[in-house]
Amino acid sequence: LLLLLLLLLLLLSKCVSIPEDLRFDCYPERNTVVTQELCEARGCCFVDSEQSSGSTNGVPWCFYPPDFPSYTLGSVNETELGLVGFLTRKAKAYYPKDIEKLQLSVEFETDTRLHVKVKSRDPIYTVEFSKEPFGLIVKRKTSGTVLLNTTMAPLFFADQFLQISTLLPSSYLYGLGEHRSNFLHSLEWNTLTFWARDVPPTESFNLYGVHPFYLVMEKTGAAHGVFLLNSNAMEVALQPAPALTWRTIGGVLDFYIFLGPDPNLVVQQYQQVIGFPAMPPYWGLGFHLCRWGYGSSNETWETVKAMRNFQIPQDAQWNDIDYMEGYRDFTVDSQKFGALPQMVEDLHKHGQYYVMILVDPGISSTQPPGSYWPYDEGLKRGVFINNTQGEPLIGKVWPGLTAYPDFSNPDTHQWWLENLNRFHSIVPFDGIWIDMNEPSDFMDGSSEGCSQGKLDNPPYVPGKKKTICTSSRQSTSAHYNLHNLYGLMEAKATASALIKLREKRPFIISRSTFPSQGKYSGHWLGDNRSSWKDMAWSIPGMLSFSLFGIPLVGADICGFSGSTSEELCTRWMQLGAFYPFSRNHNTQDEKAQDPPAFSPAARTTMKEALEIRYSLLPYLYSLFHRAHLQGDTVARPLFFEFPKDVATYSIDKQFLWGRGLLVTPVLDPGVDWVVGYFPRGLWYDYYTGSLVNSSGENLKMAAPLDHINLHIREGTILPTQKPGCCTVISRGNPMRLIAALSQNANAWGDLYWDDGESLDAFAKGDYSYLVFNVTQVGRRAATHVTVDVLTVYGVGEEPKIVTVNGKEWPFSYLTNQVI
Ligand code: MIG
Repeated sequence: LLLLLLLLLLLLSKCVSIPEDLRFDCYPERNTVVTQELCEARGCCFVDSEQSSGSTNGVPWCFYPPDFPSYTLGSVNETELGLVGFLTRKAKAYYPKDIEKLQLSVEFETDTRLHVKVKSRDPIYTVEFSKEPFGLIVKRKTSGTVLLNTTMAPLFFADQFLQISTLLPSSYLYGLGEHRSNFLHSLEWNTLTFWARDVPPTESFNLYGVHPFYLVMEKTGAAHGVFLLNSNAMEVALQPAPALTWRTIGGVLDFYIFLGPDPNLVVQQYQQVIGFPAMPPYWGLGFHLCRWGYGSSNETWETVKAMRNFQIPQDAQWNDIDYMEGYRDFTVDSQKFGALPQMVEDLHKHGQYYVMILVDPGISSTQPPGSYWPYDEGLKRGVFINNTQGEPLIGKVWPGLTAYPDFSNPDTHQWWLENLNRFHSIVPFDGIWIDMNEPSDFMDGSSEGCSQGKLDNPPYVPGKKKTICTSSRQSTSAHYNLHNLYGLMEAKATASALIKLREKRPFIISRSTFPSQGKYSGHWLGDNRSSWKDMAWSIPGMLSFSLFGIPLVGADICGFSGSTSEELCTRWMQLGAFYPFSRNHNTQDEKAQDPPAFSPAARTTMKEALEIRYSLLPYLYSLFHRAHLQGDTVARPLFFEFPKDVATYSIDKQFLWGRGLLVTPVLDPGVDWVVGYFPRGLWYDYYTGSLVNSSGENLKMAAPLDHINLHIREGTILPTQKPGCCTVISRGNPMRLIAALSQNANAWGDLYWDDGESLDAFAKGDYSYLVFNVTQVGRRAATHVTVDVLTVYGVGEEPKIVTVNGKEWPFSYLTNQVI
């Protein structure tokens, strides 16, 4: 007892001995009368100061004792700009969810500014280092899975050769573009090269773009991603261990590791670093028609008229290099394409748009001085890439000898804008297609060859071809370091110019791409062939670009080179109606492959496929909004939605739009059926509502030539609209909501809606966002949206009455067929 008393006294004296001025309030809650009990429950001192000092001067009655538990500072490390330390708390304080570990960073930002930041730290990974030899081991905490282990092979860091290897936790590896391969990469001693290159897509070749990012599905259904931020020529070697080696010939090793743990989150986390994609204009999601080899503006115009005549949806007509004079950028062949301005005016009158190839970056250098402003002015302002002697490097592209604009130089952006501005006043184009921007050089080097220095002859050469000398000089560095960035920098200059010219959302499609590209442009998959195999390759190509943060992607529908057949083109128009970027494009000298060029039956099927696309545009547009907002994918691999279902890991013959629509195209000739995988759950036929109740199985379905299989996932509400000739019409049509009920009779959907073209509509708040919910009881009110038809699949028994806002409503009921 005595001991207890003593302790109490000690406690009391500890409290009372704190001067009133130094009592820090432990019970600041305004509406509570603090009692001794409440106070001591917090481990604080209770001293009724009114009694002790006789006044109500605001001195807290409940205050912290000197030894109240706080954080302890562990090790402190110096950083380039200051210090980083870690704080830990041994005992919990009284607020819920007390955070145990904190990171303290102190940055001496300038001589007059100090920045101190404390933040919570609860990583879902652990990092260990091996000292001798150096190695890095990263593990996922929950499962213990080793995501990276670089201790198995030596690290290299030479001037022009950097190499690091890691073990992988599984063989389910995706990404690493741009390459033609299955979506799931082979790890059978497979080496992928990264060096932007102009070449028709071929397996195991380096292609137009460079994306040093991969995603791995771990064995537990969790996912992680790795990004090497490096723009030099590089290689990734894959081997069956499973293991991966990064090999680059310049720059630094700058890795980001994204822990997910879900594949959607990995891709979002990657885009938090590289930037979220631009919101496309609504019309950009309509159908685009193009070809190389329209002989004249009238021939182009005739095609548009034929499309209108057959009432086939089309939002944009394109022209390739045919319109130019001598293939020179910013010129129009006034003989053959004299009617271009009138054609564009006519498109605009019909609510349609015009996109032109603008341009191949190579600027003709052989015109008499004073006759070609782009070159004369570019020379004067010093906007071209120079050779090692400091003179513009001359290579060869379509117009013959050409100089190359250096988009790493801000003066070039201004010169580019002025060129586009001059041209836009002649032909008021709406969108721009940038081609050959690897950059391509038919000479591979320059008209004077290349230097013999270390930049043109590195000790290790990953596959590279058909471009200007890597020793050439750009404003910020040698082309050696900037080559892979050419398409990104050109797209950036082009997007900012187009914004200035039109004051609307820019629409740009680029051939060469690099991480961050999605902020400025979309991408088409290059010069494919009119073959069944090439059509099938388009799906893994498209899904890879979903991973790279460039959701606006598609392949040349019906194939670029070679001649298509009516059957192939029909199947391809059906699939292409579900490319996020939907364009039919053809090379010169091949027969026409636009829908009006085919038989009435084929034409009708193509039209119907496009009409389904146009019906679904409100849904597609809403998916693009989510991509823009947070990096969700639009065309989505099945395993993103079913990460625990290993059967989905290798699927690249089917894909989803968002979470709710499954596309199963026919990819083979001469068949009227298709086999598709249905992950476990309910799936409703898009057309009829008939139900597939899958246990996670492959199903064979009828697929006559006029039909593409589409299924709605249970729990989804799709906002749709009656299609029209073009989005300007369809956007005004009443909505139809299609609700596909889940087993618990729930469904959810949303709609993002704005004027479809103004800049930053979302950021400025100029939009509507509607959420649709079906629950057994419950409703939502929506304004500014007219719902014409509401279709509900999976109702079960025939309802007796249907009421809307309390009033009885006419309805029709069809019995479901169950497959
Ligand atoms: O050297 O502009 O990938 O779509 O039709 C060929 C002509 C140049 C390559 C593009 C293709 C385009 C073509 N271009």
